[in-house]
Amino acid sequence: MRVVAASLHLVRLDLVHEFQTSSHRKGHLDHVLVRLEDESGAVGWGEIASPAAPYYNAENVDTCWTVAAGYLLPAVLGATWDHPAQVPALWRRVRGNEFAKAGVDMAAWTLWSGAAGVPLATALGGTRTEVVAGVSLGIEPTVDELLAQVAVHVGHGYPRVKLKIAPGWDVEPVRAVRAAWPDLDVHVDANGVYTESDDDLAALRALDGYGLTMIEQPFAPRDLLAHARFAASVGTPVCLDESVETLADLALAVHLQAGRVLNIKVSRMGGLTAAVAAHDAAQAAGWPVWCGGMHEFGVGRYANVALSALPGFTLPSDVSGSDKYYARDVVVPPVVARAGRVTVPTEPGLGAQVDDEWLAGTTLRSERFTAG
Ligand code: OSB
Ligand code: MG
Repeated sequence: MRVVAASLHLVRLDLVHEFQTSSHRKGHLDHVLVRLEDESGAVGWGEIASPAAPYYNAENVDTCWTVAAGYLLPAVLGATWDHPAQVPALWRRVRGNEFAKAGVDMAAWTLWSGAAGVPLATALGGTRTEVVAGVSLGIEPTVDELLAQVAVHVGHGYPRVKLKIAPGWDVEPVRAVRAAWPDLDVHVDANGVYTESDDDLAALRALDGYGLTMIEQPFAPRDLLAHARFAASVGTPVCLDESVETLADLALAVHLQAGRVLNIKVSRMGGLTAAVAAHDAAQAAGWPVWCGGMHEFGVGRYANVALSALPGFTLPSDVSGSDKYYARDVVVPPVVARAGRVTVPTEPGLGAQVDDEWLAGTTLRSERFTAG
């Protein structure tokens, strides 16, 4: 396969409900869609789902654009490859910048699977026909508003709810949700903002008494030792998200027992190729995995559904329907969750079409690149 043209599209979608994490609040998202075209005219789309600000990891939308336009696309344009798993080697000199890489890697997978006539999930090694979806709920102004959000999503049939926590918003909301839903699959995600101070550890330890499925990323991304100390002191499984960007990070985390569950994000790992490798490594280590999200638009969302079809994804993934976040998604049909399950597409490639008309109206900036 040989990619002869590519384009980047900075697209803005409004969120139907503002989302607050431990670091910031957002009402709309700007993601960069990547379009690759081969010499026969076949097209593949990918998504760079970087947050606008460097609060989740070091990247932001501008760095992603710069790295994709200046380094990744030039490495791919004109190169010949047989399988998308060979594509990341084309930019092996580029360090880090996993979100930018993920968008181009994803486009190569959708291009290849579409041209080969196989569903993306099958191409990745997926075996499930449907995947179980959980929802991620942001920090709300009040506990009552959080309970209302949980009620809406449980009412829609989602079997698992993840609650964002931060110091000062942890034991109280968890206690309230648990009191109202004693049997619900609930977990919490701190996005790395706790420390090993007495107050923070007391709050985290108190969470151990609420039957949570896991406590995700309590400490700073690079602080695997803090995770290992905490994991040894609580019964609730610790899950890693930000700490694991590479397979070496995962191997070290397993070695240190810094957790026992892995959130695999296509964006954070640098693409589908790396996400599949992380799945395989986690399975070998006996860590169950689930697919995390970055509020992806439909392109990245369908890729997450396809990845979640792999056998090691035994926990509900953050692959909620498009409607949880966007009134109108960039793909047709949008991702639909029914009773907390999303059907894995059986059409070749991504399994949905990018809505060119809607894209034209929501694109803030685009640029085209050609080989040679
Ligand atoms: O840690 O999972 C996270 C969104 C932005 C930054 C970090 C995270 C999230 C989510 C999104 O929880 C979940 C989703 O896409 O459904
Ligand atoms: Mg997380």
